[in-house]
Amino acid sequence: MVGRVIKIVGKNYFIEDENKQIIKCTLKGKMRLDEYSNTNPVVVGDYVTYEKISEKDGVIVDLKERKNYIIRKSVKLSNPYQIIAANIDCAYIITTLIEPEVKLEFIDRFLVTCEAYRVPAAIILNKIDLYENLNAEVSEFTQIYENAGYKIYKTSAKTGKGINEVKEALINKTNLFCGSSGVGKSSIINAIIPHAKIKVQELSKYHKQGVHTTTFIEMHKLNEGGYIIDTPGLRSFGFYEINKYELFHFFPEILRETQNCKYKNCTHIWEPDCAVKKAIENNKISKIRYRNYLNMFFDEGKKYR
Ligand SMILES: Nc1nc2c(ncn2[C@@H]2O[C@H](COP(=O)(O)OP(=O)(O)O)[C@@H](O)[C@H]2O)c(=O)[nH]1
Ligand SMILES: [Mg+2]
Ligand SMILES: [Zn+2]
Repeated sequence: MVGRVIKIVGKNYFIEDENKQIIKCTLKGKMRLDEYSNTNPVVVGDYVTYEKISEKDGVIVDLKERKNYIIRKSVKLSNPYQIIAANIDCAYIITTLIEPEVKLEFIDRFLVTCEAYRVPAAIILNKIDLYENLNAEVSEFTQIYENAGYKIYKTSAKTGKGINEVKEALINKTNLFCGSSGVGKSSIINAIIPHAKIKVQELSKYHKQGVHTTTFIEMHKLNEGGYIIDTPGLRSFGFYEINKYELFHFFPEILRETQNCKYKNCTHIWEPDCAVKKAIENNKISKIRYRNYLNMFFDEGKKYR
């Protein structure tokens, strides 16, 4: 029988079967660890083959091939990587301009990973109720990421503004929600799926305690069909096996220009007659995105956490 992993709690894998029933499974012994010790071979979103041992319990015996997945360098030294979720139709990076202020490099790292692993991505700019005096900042943000080709949803989980538009886009798809702690991921999910009732933290508490340690990843079902995978606040997004010489492929607006570079192996950093640098001068590529490209280029190989 084939089912889909919708929640993992310790050694228990909750699988949704073809009849939408939930089966609590463990992993068959041979599946427990892959070639790297400690790395979980099955993630939320995976389709698996399982054998039933009772009405509501089973054993996972095999993993189906993944359409795609989001992976990052693990923050634990014992694991080289962490796969966050698999079989994703669209990954949303949820972000805010203030409370908290999210560094654009964090967003760009997430977007680069989506491009590299062929996961369609979009952006949700949340807490727009707080941006009355930030018109210029909102415009700049919008311009940068629309120019890069990303759809931007502007929402307020507090007032409900823009929430329906997001919801429409999510229906009948598997959607991943990622973002720093405190940007409002859980609040948006609660606004879209009222029965989800996910715990929302007071922003002030994020700073006081180590709430970043929640490692629970879960899929929430939309009544209308489809899922939202809520990830705990990710503090960092280290690349896993992204070659720095290929990095520019994952900035769509940079890649667009590169065909006119003089040198085929141009890195768009030192070379003369570089079309990317010309495009920056002509404001066709954002200086901020280019700066983040440079930071990532020089960071790779170095320790990045
Ligand atoms: N003003 C405002 N506050 C929000 C909004 N969305 C969430 N918050 C608040 O931001 C804090 C963090 O929200 P939460 O959903 O837990 O963020 P998460 O860590 O990304 O899941 C809570 O205090 C929320 O009430 C919004 O659109 N506007
Ligand atoms: Mg949350
Ligand atoms: Zn170039």
